Amino acid sequence: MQRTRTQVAIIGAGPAGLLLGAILADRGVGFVVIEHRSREHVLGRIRAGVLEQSSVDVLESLGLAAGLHAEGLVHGGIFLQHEGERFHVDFEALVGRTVTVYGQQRVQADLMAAHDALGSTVLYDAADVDPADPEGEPVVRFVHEGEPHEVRADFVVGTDGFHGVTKTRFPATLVRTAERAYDAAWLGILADVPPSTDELIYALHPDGFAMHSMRSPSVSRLYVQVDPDERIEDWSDDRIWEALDTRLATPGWTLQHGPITEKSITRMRSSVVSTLAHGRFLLAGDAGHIVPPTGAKGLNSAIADVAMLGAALAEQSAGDDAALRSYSDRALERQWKVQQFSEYMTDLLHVPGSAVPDDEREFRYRSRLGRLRYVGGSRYAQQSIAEQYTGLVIR
Ligand code: FAS
Ligand code: PHB
Repeated sequence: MQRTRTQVAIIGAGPAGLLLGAILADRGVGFVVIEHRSREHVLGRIRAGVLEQSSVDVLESLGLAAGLHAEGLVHGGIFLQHEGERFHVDFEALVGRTVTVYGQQRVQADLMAAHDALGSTVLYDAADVDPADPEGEPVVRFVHEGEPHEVRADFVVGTDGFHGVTKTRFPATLVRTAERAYDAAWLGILADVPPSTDELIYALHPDGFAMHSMRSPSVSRLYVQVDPDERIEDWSDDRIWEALDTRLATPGWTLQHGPITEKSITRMRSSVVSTLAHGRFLLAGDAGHIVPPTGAKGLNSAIADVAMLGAALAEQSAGDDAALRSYSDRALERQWKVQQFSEYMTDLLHVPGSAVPDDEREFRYRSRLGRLRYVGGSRYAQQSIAEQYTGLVIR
């Protein structure tokens, strides 16, 4: 048995865990990261694509923005579209802020490289990860390279995602979960073809939602709404391009096709726990909450959580635990503002599922159309979207 001790034991080496580690390193707080998958698996996950201005500012403050400044695509707005009518929401003109298209895989690679350079203790392929004693002296037990380990820590932080283990160590009587399941899913593709637009397009169409995003000047990222129980095998490349052509069509514009290199279906769900803290155990990122991807808030919420938590742990280490005691309330207050925005954008742009009766489907579609047309004609409505899409203040 290898017995070690640290100030903060971080469970999960996704973006939240590695960014928290980078913040703690910057503030001189000792930590170890324990990850149950391989480094290659963690790096290989294709997920988020857009960084809020608030997230860029966090990475910049830590000297971790060189990659995104070199390869990221700065966008001054997005396009919203309904039935072939496309309008621009100009973030820069409306709120003076931007977003940066920079895939989560790149963020993950940058964070991994930073920890390599720091010589951080990030243990991949850990098995049987078992955090215990949140109200006593926290300990994380696990097996690594065939050897049992026991890490004692001042605090354990679960950045272990929606299906993580840390949350399960909170008393069931303490933690409630608020949830909403959406009757839609996203079929996403990566295609080796230059984007047909210079900024993201979110489109509402009677057949369903579609979006045109990107990963680089030569790689497009696109999505179509499908029913939650759809199987990827039922969606040929031709069927996907046909749906995208139909739903994104607008006069005088053509969607360029190319080889599809990856396709997957992601269900849409909102879920938020009632507390991110129990004893000396804390949660951050997807471990505490998930959102539908329509508002591009999953990764950005994880960054906001650990920006708050990293600062609070550093202050606690220096003798002031006020920020740590208020972390859960502050992070959840911000997260519920993010949840309502993600719900608004999802309801705005998706048609009701096929199980909804025809007359109700028609009403709900027409109501969305009215809301989108209102947004298209209102600077005030667009300013609200711009303020939230580019990221609320993190404090
Ligand atoms: P993560 O889930 O990324 O990381 C958790 C880590 O903990 C993982 O590496 C996992 O292996 C590890 N772990 C889990 N259990 C463990 C245990 N018991 N012991 C040790 N380690 C453990 N967000 C967007 O903004 N836009 C998108 O388009 C988007 N698309 C997505 C598509 C999919 C398929 C999914 C699942 C999510 C998507 N998201 C998107 C959300 C996603 O980007 C998350 O918000 C982001 O990964 C959150 O980061 P973490 O909180 O670090 O959680
Ligand atoms: C992406 O590029 O993957 C992306 C962009 C914006 C979203 C969701 C996903 O809202």
